Amino acid sequence: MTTPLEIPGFTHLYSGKVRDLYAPEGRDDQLLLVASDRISAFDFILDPPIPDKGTVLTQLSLWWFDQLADLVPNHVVSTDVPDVVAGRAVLVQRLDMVPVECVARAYLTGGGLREYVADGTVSGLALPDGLRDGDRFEEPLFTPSTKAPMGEHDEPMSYEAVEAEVGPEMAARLRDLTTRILARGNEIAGERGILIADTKVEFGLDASGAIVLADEVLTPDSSRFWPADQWEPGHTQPSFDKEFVREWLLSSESGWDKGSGEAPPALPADVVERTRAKYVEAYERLTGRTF
Ligand code: Q0Z
Repeated sequence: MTTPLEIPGFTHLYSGKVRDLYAPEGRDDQLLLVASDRISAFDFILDPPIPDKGTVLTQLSLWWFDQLADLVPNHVVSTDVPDVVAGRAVLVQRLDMVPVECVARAYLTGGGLREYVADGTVSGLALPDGLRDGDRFEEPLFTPSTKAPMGEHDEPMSYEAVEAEVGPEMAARLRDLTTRILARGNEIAGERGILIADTKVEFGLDASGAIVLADEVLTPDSSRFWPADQWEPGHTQPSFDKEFVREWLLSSESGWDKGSGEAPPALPADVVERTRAKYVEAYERLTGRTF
């Protein structure tokens, strides 16, 4: 691991794969959420970083918070942040985080597909036979998972386990909010040529016990974005943002063997540049703004 950035007035608390968390010195009711330019694929953090990725994702998340403001309050306090992280950090309300990864799926793929193939269910819910990778559900499904410690994978959690963890009333509200966020996301993204297959959101409780949307929302790091014009159920869909990276890593050109356990080689400049362009394109298509 590299040493975290020194931010004047803030203490480093924690680093995830691609983001860092800081606490403002002298107040315990806020946090600074910093998005880096790091990118992960096949569970590795790749080298080099993708220029502007942290800024693009932070700005996209802020835009989505606004689009969702009538559904759920969010944790954003201010975008006035220290210069070293300008544009890619947000000052947020420090919440009591809900100990459940709230996942919604609008299309069958990934972990949902694996469960369906194994036993005909997704998050314990029986589905009709004959569904294929990439098929759309009538309505988004709530498929919660446990919050695994860093470096481990989240485990699927039954709805009953969520009820046991947070109580039936809170569980129902989390399910409702999570599926509505993805449905709203797809109403908006669909008009702009992007499908959001699934997404993971995090909620926290404020001092009054109200549910607040936290973390990042509907970004390519927390969701699967697919190009709508290439959607074709029956096989793995190309990823809107990471397809160049994945294709190159799996190609003979990279010389990397996914099964080797070795870290992948450094990405060539053109793969970095094309990947950056896809993040910017997602931002521009969704928001209608120029990056
Ligand atoms: C988010 C995370 C990381 C970024 C804790 N509003 C909040 N209140 C309390 N805790 C959190 C939040 Cl967003 C919180 N995370 C995930 C880890 C960088 C976000 F290293 N963890």
